[in-house]
Amino acid sequence: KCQQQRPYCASHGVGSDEVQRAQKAQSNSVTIFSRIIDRSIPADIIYEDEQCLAFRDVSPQGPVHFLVIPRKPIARISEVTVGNTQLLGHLLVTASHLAQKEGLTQGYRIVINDGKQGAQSVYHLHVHVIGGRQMGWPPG
Ligand code: TR5
Repeated sequence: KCQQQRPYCASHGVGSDEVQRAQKAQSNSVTIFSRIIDRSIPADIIYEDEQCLAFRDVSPQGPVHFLVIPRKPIARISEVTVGNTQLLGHLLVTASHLAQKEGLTQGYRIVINDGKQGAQSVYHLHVHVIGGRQMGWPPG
């Protein structure tokens, strides 16, 4: 049962639209996030460097919700290799710095969803940073 308070509980349940979308999602090399990287579709980009990009989630699950993604199109966390070690560290350090910049002084949640049971809906690796409200545990 969802422990979150409205308005953020709508997407948490296992029967929710987001989870249904995730269960249908396929791993393709070109995703909506590649199109955000190449600027062919708009996004609210809050940070970028040579390795990664961060932008606000279009369906925020808290007062602050942004995604940190590698420019390199790695599909999912379960497919990373030892060669991706530096990049993965960079994504987390960037997430931490941006959380601080976004004023999340009371803490926040970092999430990486993987695959069907992890409710991943976009097959371009992304780190969710969600904050500005009290989180519940366990996650749904
Ligand atoms: O479920 P996972 O972990 O795969 O997370 C995918 C996230 O991408 C969800 O939180 C979506 O709300 C978010 N998303 C999806 C789209 C999108 C986005 N965030 C910003 N901008 C977006 N655009 C332009 N298009 C999307 N389809």
